[in-house]
Amino acid sequence: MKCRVCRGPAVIDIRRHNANFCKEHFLRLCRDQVTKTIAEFDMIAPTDRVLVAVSGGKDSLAVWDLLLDLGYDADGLYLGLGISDYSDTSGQFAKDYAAGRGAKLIEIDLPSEYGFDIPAGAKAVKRAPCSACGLSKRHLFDKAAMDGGYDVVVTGHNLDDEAAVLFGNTLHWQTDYLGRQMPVLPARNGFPKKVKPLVRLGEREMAAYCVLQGIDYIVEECPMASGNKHIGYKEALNAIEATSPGTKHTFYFGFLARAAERFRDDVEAERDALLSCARCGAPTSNEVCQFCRLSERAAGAQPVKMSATRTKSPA
Ligand code: Q46
Ligand code: ZN
Ligand code: ZN
Repeated sequence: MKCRVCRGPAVIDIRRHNANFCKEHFLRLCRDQVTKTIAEFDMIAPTDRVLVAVSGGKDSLAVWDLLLDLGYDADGLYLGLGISDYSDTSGQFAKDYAAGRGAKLIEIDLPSEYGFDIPAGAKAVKRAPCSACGLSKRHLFDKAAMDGGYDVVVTGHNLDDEAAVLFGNTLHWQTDYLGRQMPVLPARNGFPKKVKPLVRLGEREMAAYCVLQGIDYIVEECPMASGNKHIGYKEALNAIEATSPGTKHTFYFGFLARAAERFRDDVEAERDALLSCARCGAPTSNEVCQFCRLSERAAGAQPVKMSATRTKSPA
């Protein structure tokens, strides 16, 4: 197996590119793909203050590392979600990376700062854990970005994540979600700008990137992900990709090029109708935002004991 660029020994094959790469040229490929994505979708200006949503997993640490190497002024934000040992361990990976790199990591702890954790919160509002978790993460990242004066929030969603979400939204024709599934969401009505610079890179590449860069990340998946539909969507797409390399890329980038615009009106109408939350001032479609309703009902609820199942995380 030889590197496509230098013909030296390759460390990874990327079937959708029909090519192998040595360490040096694979790392360069990752940087080039991120640079290309940032430029193509006008994601981050050179002087922007960037806030990276860091989970301690491979994708968020890789995107933070790539942005720092590319010279961006990028701080990290870690949210402690109170998901048993998983949160403690993942938080430690985020802290260790920040310390090793001399980067700034902002930490917000849901149990100590808001009085509930995700398992208890989900139970209190009778939502699936990932639903309660997702809305909490969105709310707290938006708030931290607005409070901290950041220009843009970065998340580590990769091509596998985006293709799986698109697959699920298409299967159910969730047109409002389809209209929102862009790699860039502009700042508007109290929401910060949000971008996904890893959409040209896959899950396997991000794991390889971390290994080759010597970045330690949490390998085990969140114990609350079991039963999440995205796991099934990823597995279905992986089966297709195995026989038709490049299908995920074509599916997602074809959607962006030929279909995404058609769903924009659903999002515009929804965003124009937003109010300010009566409790916290965040943009919301109801009098009180979903996060405030969740925290009001969950605060004081007993922590939920969890079993330590390990499954694939959806995001
Ligand atoms: S952390 Fe939260 Fe994920 Fe765990 S509870 Fe679900 S959404 S799986 S990325
Ligand atoms: Zn090479
Ligand atoms: Zn609120």
